[in-house]
Amino acid sequence: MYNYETLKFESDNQTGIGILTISRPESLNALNAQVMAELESFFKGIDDIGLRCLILTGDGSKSFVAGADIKEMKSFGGAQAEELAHRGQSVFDLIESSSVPVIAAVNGFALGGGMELALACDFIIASDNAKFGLPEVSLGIMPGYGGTQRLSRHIGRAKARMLAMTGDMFSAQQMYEWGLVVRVTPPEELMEKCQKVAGSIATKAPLAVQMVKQAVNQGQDLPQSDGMDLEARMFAKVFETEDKNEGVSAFIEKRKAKFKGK
Ligand code: CO8
Repeated sequence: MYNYETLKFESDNQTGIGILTISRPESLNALNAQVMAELESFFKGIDDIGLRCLILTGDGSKSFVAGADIKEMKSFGGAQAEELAHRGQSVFDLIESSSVPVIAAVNGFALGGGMELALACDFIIASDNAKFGLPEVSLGIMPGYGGTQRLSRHIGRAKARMLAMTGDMFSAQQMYEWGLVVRVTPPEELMEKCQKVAGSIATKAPLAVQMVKQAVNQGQDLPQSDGMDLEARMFAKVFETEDKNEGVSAFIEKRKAKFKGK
């Protein structure tokens, strides 16, 4: 079904959980033009797969994604850089707005574009050897795939500026303490932990889960009263679903709900 060179995809039809692995281990899974094109293609078609949750990770035990491919950047001038930043941002926007919840399983370096990729996911679970950072200033450039915008919304402007101005690497534990990472695990338990959390999401009503994602994401930049209106509209929408009738009936009848995503 998928003929990707830089992505590996597997899914379990029973659970509805998929695992998408960025695979350029010789370059620590750096995001070159091909990875970006394949990510775009995958996320444009994700609704056709019927997934309930996706885990996004990097190949190997060393790196999630070590950034955009630096070797491709040598010849870029300003105009090309702007075009590529917009393009990368639009690919990551597809992930952020995807109807399928996406968990970033950060298994090593999440640097530059790799950290920006993790930030576009719904939440991050990291191994205790993971390293996060925006090292672009060390290369004489700056984040261009949404890092200055998403990171400050996650951890506040002062910490975001500190990370992006120093270019230093930070541990998974530090990112957990700052609220960016939701769980830290030993490396060998990372995928098991992600599967467990994905499994919990995958058994819930899919449309309700989607509405939660939309309400949180679309509401974050609104004044609170407008966010409340948004929540009320989405609340109304879930009450029109078959799964709402199933979920409430199952509770009353003391049985497990069977959700259909309708
Ligand atoms: N791009 C291309 N190749 C890379 C990258 C990368 N980002 N990171 C690592 N590699 C390659 C190395 O060149 C090396 O290849 P080779 O064996 O052919 O020399 C191989 O991966 C292994 O890497 P190292 O030997 O360096 O491994 P170490 O364990 O010594 O170091 C590090 C690991 C610390 C992760 C180191 O590789 C490193 O610093 N990498 C670069 C990290 C970085 O600066 N990332 C930010 C890139 S810029 C960015 O992401 C901007 C996003 C916005 C782009 C906007 C569009 C233009």
